[in-house]
Amino acid sequence: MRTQVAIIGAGPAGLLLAHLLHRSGIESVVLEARSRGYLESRVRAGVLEHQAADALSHAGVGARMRREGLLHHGIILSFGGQRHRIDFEDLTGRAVMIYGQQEVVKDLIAARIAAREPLFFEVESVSIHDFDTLRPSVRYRLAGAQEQPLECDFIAGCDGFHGVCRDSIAPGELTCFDRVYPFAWLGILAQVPPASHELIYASHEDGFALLSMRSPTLSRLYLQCAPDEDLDGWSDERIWNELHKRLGASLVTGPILQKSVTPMRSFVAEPMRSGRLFLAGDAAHIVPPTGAKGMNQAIADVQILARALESFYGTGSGEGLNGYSQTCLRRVWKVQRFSWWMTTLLHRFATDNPFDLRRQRAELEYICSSRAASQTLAENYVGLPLEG
Ligand code: RFL
Ligand code: PHB
Repeated sequence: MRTQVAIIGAGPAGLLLAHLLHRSGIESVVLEARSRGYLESRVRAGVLEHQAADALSHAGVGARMRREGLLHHGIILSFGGQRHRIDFEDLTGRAVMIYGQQEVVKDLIAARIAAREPLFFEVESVSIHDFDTLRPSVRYRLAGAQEQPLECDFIAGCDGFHGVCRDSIAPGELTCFDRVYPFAWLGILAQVPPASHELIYASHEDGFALLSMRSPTLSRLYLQCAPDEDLDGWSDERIWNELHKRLGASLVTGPILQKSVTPMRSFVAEPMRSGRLFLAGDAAHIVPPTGAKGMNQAIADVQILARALESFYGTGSGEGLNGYSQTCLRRVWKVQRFSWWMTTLLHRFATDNPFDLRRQRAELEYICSSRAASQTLAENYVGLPLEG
């Protein structure tokens, strides 16, 4: 088989890239290790930046999001027993969209299937080759079949943090920047109406907590916990009590549908390209989820990559492809800064001394009392421009 762009991974990055390329008449093949059912039920991100939601609409895959998503015009910061609203509409004229990542993924898979374009699930033994030449290739095996080659012009490594693409680049070509946080998030999905219309980010002496949602009947909540937290020690009752205490909200309790522990890390690999291999999304960088940026940066990367490939196939110019890594990384680092800052602003570190705690409180109070400071938070949260 031969195609123009081989896309490894069918997360938000790989699927949106495939869709954007198809709309520009560029062929691609998407190879995904997991099953469709797994991808469509994997609960992860929930917040779309203003520009990411617009990108999905402009690409013709935003109709259900516009119907079912929840437009949020602000968030609440909770600390010291008080709540403060950050009004995005007033501070930036923009809003964010609450719409689950698995819903974005469902919409993109449906669009790919409707277009009758190749998307293979449960693909095994994916390996990538010769991307330092003009004729790269991928080898892979469909369930129960022989290994086969896929020849292509370019490979898009959209295979997430644990994928094979980044690790296929020769050691020494990449520089990796990394920070591991000494805590994780215990996340639940619960069949209860959200106790607040807007997200609540809580800084509490026992640790961070977040109230989020997926729909008027489904809540998504998180608690700061140890990186190696044992879920067996967390009965439903203990989780609700802890959330109630940290959020200071009268939560409606009810059935917990899912529980998970997510470790927290900041990571960037530079450059995001090696020859004809382009890394996008979590394959190239990850952030702690406090700023709600991971899926959004993945969407930003592939918009830039799609434009560069359109320009290459349309005019023969490699300028966009040559600038891809630098263009993405300018935004990636601003997103890294914001995610790190939100994380340190709101979490408790075991090493915090009384000075750190007073400084953290002063920073929260400054944000809530200064228009300039709350605007800084708001403009990063609703999303920075794609380029620049
Ligand atoms: P993905 O979604 O991980 O997709 C990569 C895909 O590649 C497949 N794959 C392979 N396929 C073929 N061959 C191989 N060898 C392969 N190896 C891997 C995988 O099966 C997978 O399907 O990466 P992508 O597309 O870059 O998207 C990134 C986002 O998924 C991620 O950044 C976000 O989920 C992060 N995140 C959040 N991001 C936000 O923008 N807003 C949020 O509110 C937000 N909240 C979150 C989050 C992540 C969380 N967790 C669980 C990490 C909340 C949480 C709790
Ligand atoms: C979520 O709804 O899953 C969510 C919301 C905001 C975040 C992280 C996760 O910062």
